[in-house]
Amino acid sequence: MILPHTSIEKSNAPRLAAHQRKVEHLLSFFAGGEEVIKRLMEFQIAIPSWALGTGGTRFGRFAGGGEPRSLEEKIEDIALLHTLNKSSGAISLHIPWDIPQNPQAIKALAAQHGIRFDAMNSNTFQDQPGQKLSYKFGSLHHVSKAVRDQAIAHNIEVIRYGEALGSKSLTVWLSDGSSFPGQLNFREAFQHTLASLKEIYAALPADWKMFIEYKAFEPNFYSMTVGDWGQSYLYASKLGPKAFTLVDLGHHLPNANIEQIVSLLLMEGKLGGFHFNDSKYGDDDLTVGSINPYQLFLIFRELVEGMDNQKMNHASSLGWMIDASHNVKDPLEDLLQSVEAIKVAYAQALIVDQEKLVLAQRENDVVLAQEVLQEAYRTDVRALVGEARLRMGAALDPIAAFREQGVRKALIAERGSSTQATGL
Ligand SMILES: [Mn+2]
Repeated sequence: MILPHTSIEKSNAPRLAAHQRKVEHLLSFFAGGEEVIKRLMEFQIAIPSWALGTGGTRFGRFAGGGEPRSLEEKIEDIALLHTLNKSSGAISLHIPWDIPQNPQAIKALAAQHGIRFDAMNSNTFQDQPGQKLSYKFGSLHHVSKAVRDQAIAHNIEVIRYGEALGSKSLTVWLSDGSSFPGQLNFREAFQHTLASLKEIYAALPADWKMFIEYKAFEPNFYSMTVGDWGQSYLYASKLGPKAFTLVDLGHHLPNANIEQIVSLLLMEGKLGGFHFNDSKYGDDDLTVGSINPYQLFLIFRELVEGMDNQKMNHASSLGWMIDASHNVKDPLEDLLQSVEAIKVAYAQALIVDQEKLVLAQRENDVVLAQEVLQEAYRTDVRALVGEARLRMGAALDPIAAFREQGVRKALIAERGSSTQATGL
């Protein structure tokens, strides 16, 4: 299904007048407004292929209808999102769920919709049909060299698929760890993992990056071999300049100060990418900004300040990706909400009065520092985000347009009511 531009215009028409009043109001008192709109237009967020189908829990899965049945249909779904918000111009693939049978054709299909390939994801947290050795007790950290070699070969295979599609990065997330004290020699597990990662690193093309994602717990509940940002940073430092830490917002222990982690990783030039989601208890994979939008704003504020400090391009220096999966929402509507939440938090971070904040910090004026941050957070910037979309030919209200155009109904008619996105 392809949404024609006329359908976007039709959706925007009755909303234009009210929108313009809001934008003019914001721009009238906010000198940097045009610059914010320009940066919002450049900022793209990659959609993970696994978020396009209805997610589940370990208790069950309640499938929606019209889910993508193939890699081609996943790209078509992201094209729908991108038509609606012009902010989702990238896809993050997962191997083996998304093995391209004909990489040239897949690349051409994505290009036709203005979509590029962000980080490739490997999978050594499951055993695949026909796989020789099991990952039950880990992959890159395994006590058996044969298992480690199999996992290394898989990661290199993922790099090769990515090369064929024009991706420039590999994300390695390991479920490796232990669930009981005594199960593992921590030092040996680290050393095996590092040696394995070195072999994968050596297979990276010159212009590629490797992202090392950490996670505090689950599926292992006593130790994770890449359990926090310190361990990820240790691997990334020992590997070399192409290796970076990837921060997934849901992969921390409760109440972790993620904004501080982000700040220090940026300072060290070792923040590589981001997985956005939200959580209340653990790795809940909830919609970005649905639980704690203030924390999201504080994280973006450190991202903007840290990237400016290092003179980094906001849009292209880091891998910006969503990593979420839901069992009660329409996955496409959910992704539209997530992208919107990211852009709102980014816009709020961009309007923080940095000079005033620096002054407050130097004077130890704690009250003023809080006032400066909350002034930005409490400003309704949604009209600026909408204006950025409008200027790129997207919908003023993407979810409303999605519903008005009956997109889900059309997808069900096209694909059936009991389809299942591959891999989930
Ligand atoms: Mn993740």
